[in-house]
Amino acid sequence: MPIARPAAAVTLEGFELRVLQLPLVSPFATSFGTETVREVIIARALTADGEGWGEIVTGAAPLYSSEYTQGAWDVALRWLIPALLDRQRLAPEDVAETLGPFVGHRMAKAGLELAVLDAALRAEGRPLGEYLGAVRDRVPSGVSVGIQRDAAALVEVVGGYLDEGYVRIKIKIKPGRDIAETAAVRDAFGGIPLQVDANSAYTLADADTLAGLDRFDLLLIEQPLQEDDLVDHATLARRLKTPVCLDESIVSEKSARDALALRAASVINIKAGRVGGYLEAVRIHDICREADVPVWCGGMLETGIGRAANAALAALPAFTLPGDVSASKRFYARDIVTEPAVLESGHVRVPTGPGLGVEIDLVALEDFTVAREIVRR
Ligand code: OSB
Ligand code: MG
Repeated sequence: MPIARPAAAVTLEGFELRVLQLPLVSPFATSFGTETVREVIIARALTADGEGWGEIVTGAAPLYSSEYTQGAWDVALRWLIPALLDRQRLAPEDVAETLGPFVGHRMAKAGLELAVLDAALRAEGRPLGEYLGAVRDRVPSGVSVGIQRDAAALVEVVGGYLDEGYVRIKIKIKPGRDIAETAAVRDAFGGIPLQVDANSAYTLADADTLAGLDRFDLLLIEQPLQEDDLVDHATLARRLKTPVCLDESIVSEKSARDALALRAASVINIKAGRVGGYLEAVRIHDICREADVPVWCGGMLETGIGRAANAALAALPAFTLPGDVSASKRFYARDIVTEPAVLESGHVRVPTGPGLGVEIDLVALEDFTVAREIVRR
């Protein structure tokens, strides 16, 4: 269902942007690099109706996609925020259209849209989950496990997460760190719900290696090929028993439609940042639901702000696979919200308070801030 009841417009007065650097509890390694600190942009919408918070999920470097912190910072301050402030009163549903003329920069747009949406919903006293169409009050929690020193170390780390109660494990793979790692986790833990994420590290020439994963009965393989390799993903999907899931390739409702039409994916990972916002994310959810294609909620190492919004999104009906919606402490010893997401019997609760349903820990926010800018109309 599209958004059942739109939010009321807010009177925009300005935005505050901050670059934060949050230390990770352990290094996070993927096929595209290793992070020890999460650099992220937090947006605060200042309105006559109250404030709202959003998260721009770019990384420090353009490795996952073309977006990165300084690029998002620049485009937000130079182009996106001025365009929004030009509109005096603005409904959250009009943010994407207002920013439409600016090509790309979807994570920057998504973070600003979320800030406006949070302000509007807080003003109305409406929870984000209810607004988006959530049908659950808690969501099953999967965990994304980075590439480790060796297969033994991976088994150790995965065991720890299983002990904590995570209901699905995703391991990062790359060429040369795939078959043995997956086999080790399968051998150690039997038939646990298991999937792998390649973050675009392979080409069609690796099809034989990837077919070698078929014997592990994985839930899916996520984004084996490049972002723009829709046709190659379709070719690969015909070769594999393992369902192909797209992450990086799905940047909009349109690209989701194309991927389904081409049969390039039989599962879709939905990340609001990657697709330009939570409203576009709901549209992708809706077409997948219509097509009977399962979706799950991806993550970008969100702080408590984006993590709360992801829990709300993951509570929509077609999110039938556990998402990368893990507890805050999987990544952070200290978060920037007063009640960070916790794991309860393998689930994370969907916040029920107005807007995001979380309060910002302003002391923590300030402690992690490395740059700050305020723009007023
Ligand atoms: O590919 O899903 C991904 C983190 C950063 C960038 C890309 C990805 C990831 C993850 C972590 O896998 C997901 C999470 O936030 O738990
Ligand atoms: Mg991924």
